[in-house]
Amino acid sequence: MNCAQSNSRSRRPVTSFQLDPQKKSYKLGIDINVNLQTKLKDGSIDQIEISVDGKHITTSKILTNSFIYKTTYFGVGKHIIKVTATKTDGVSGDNYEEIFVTSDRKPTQYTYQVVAVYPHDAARFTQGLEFHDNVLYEGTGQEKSSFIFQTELKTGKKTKEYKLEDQYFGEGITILNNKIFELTYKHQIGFIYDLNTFKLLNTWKYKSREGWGLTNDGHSLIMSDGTENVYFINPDTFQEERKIQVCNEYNIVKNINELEYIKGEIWANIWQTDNLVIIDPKTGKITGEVNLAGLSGSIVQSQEEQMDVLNGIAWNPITDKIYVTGKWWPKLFEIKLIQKDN
Ligand SMILES: [Ca+2]
Repeated sequence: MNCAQSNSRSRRPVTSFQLDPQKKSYKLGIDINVNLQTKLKDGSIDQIEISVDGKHITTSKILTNSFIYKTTYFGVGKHIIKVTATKTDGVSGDNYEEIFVTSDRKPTQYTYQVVAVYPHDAARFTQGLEFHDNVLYEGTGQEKSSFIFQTELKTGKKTKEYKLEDQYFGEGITILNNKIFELTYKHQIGFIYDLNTFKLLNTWKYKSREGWGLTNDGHSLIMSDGTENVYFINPDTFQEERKIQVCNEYNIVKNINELEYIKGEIWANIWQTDNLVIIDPKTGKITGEVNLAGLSGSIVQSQEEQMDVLNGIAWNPITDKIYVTGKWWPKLFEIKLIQKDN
């Protein structure tokens, strides 16, 4: 409903926000008093609608109003309160306020131990890594050299492969319902392959501008797109079921990359860092952190020249072992996390 077309002299109502307390960011758990003042230059008010993140909260006719924003209800991350004031002649005005909420949880700090080292094909620009039925699968990127591989852990050699068409830059992969799901970097298209034959079965479209990491919790595909957002997607309809925003005690954490769902938690690489974070899939809060900086350094110098960033986490549910590697890394590591004394 956009005003002025019906009556050029009718003025938009303007709503101002006043938050109490007024802060740049709020710790999860705080209640915020949101005071709203709607001013009319002319006419009379029909309704004032309040929504948060596009979801309707309440409608009233009260020009001076207030409500309590419960941070625990909307969770961590950035949330938008929108107020739309509409006059009886249909002329309306919108205003927005952003509420930024940080986690109330201090992440558990881990160090790590290398349990075993395996060869990894240094030609692989690793974007997805996952175990299924005791077998390792890998999806790789770069145009003209994106593949899906089934790989023998001990030798690093492929036992099955599928090459993507040249224009596609492969991203994360995950296996669910006997299918391999794969994202692409900028084409906003996902591929679905038969797990046994590697035959391309179908495609799907997603809203994110870029596809990054992919995993699943046995029900939903779980996707990252380079932002702080992690999306839960129905694997049959491809509808977005919900999303979380990854947050620590101080900020949102962007560049969430390769993912792995491990025993009720999401593990994630943070792009261009050696950090691996553990995320609560219900809330987006970071519950654990480990820095794996020593891994790339442990690979000898001559091989290191072509290496790119740490990326790729795979958990074998049968053996309960965790593996990590990187883009163009010649090694794949089995690691174990050890909680620091803090
Ligand atoms: Ca993975």
